[in-house]
Amino acid sequence: MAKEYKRTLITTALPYTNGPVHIGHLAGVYIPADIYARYLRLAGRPVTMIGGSDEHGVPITLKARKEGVTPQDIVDRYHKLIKESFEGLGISFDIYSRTTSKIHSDTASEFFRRLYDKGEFIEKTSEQLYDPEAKQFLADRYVTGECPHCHNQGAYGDQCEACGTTLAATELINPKSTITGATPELRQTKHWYLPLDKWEPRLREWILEGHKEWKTNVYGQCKSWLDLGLQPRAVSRDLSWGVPVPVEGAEGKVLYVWFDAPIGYISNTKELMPDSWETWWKDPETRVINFIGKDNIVFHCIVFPAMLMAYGDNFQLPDNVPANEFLNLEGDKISTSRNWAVWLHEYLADFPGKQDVLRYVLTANAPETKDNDFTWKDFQARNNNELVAILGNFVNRVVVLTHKYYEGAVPAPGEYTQLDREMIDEMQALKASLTENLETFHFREALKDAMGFARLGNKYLQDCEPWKTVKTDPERVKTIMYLCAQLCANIAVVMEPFMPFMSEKLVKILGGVNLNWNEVGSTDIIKAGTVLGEAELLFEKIDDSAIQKQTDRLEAIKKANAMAAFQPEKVLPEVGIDDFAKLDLRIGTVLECQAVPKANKLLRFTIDDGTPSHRTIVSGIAKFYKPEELVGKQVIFIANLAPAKIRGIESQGMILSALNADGSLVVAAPSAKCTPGAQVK
Ligand code: B3M
Ligand code: ZN
Repeated sequence: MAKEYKRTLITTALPYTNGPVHIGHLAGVYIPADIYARYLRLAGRPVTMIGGSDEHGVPITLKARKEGVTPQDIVDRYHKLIKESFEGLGISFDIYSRTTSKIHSDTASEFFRRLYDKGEFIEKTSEQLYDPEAKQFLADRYVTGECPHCHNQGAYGDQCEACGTTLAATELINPKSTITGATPELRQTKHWYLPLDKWEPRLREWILEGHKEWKTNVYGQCKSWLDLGLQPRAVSRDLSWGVPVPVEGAEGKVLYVWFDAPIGYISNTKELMPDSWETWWKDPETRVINFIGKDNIVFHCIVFPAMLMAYGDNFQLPDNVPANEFLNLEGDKISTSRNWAVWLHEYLADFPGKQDVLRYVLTANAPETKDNDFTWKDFQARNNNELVAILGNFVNRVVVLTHKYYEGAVPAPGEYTQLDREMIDEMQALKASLTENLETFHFREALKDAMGFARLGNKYLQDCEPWKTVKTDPERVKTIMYLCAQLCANIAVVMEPFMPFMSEKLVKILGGVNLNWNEVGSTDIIKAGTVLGEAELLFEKIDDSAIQKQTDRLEAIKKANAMAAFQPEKVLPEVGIDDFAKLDLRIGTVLECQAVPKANKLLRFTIDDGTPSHRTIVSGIAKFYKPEELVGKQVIFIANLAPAKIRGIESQGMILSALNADGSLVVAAPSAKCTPGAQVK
């Protein structure tokens, strides 16, 4: 870091209160921010971490309408749930407030008003879709219609989810209001625009020249926006839910959610520190860091900074904007609307006392440089093979041996050997790398370094074998166990930002350790004579059944989603009765059914078709039925299909079946017993 700042203001993207938070939010924003804040606190550097709910925006009003409640009901519900679950996970906000607070609407109004009074806005009238029945303008999400590109019937006014194209509501074919179903008409409406183009030269210089150290994804996105050329952006909307536009003649208009939300960082700081908030925002000795997800980059690097520039008054721009990529879940994009997520509040309920495991896994697997995948198998493996087997095991061995040899009292060391000095050097190298990685927001690597202390401990114990040496050179064992206790104390410090619950437990086991980053690497954190507490497992194995429960739940959601998204295939071109008459469909009774050897899809049927010779049919439905399930059942088959050789068996026809939306398959059968060989017409 080039400059030494006096204080750090950490902001975390304000989650929308239209649903609970999930692992994607945590991995992308809140866990990294919390690691960084906790690290700075341990290092004795002044820091404030600001969080809060983003309670405006159209998705919230849509959800309210769908449930028949008010937007306030929705935000009250989710604000509470989100706030409590963040607390449950140990995210150490100094404040977690909300954008429906009075202090926020006052702050946001004042912000707008000042820009308005300074002449920083352009007023423009444009044509927008208007619902004549509901008597209101329609936000993009309130309009659906046919996508002009792929002709999906259910495209939204801002995007077609079928083909992924970004749309303008006015491009939709046959647009309909989702409020009343009415056909919207175009009406003139006035809005305020922030001319981003005016700030482009300053933004260019500030980012492209001044912040080459930003993560490549962030810098790259900013560069391509700037290279495209910035345009004025509307900062108001025709909606009823939001902060009212504080000027004459703006009835029915509110601030655009992306105008008011980042001001929430300021409002929440004000709420927390009414007397000193300005120091945290306007003193050049404050370093502002915005932790966000990658879909928020433009708002934090271009729009909000332009707002701050327009406001003036020495508001500090962010010094860094560490944005992560996305986390997927079991290979699929996380989605609130499809319920494809691991929800934090559910995790906390399903895995009580295991907050650190989630924190650990999401950091070890953080989508820092590319999208990454969360799987329950990996979660289990990391817990069992890393937390239990490496970290927990080392600490446990040290505590147990110290009790065994010295009744728990940390012995005084003798002289250090070459091996000891190498271990200490290694520890110091880990500290240097760990600190560097934390300073540069490389939290995955940082966690590896922190785990390095436990790996080092296991290796040291293995090299020293105190359980052997104790018989030959008991004095030497005192030094070994002393140093092992110091390693445990180092672990308590370096792991605190990542796993604060474990760290707290460990501090207790170690008889109280003062957590101080400046002491990391030291070999006298714990004084000789300190009595260690009883050994206590820091982590427990997670068994297969707990994981199965989670994967079953996801499987059920996948099925439900497939059912909900099911659209019947397009009907084939019309046929005449003569064409149909050519097909000979019949009822048959299954006499025998066997798996076809070495063909995992195929079943071989012997069908009673009313003839004495019966017939053989091979069908690719082995995935859906056990052979014995079908014996005795009646099926419908095509009797006059040309025979075909399948795996050396002559198949004389085809059994009819239907594939369901959830991927299951059902054999077509008569609804009551029929005569084998009866024709189906
Ligand atoms: N609520 C978007 C999101 O949750 C938005 C962030 C606001 S940060 C000021 O991804
Ligand atoms: Zn489309």
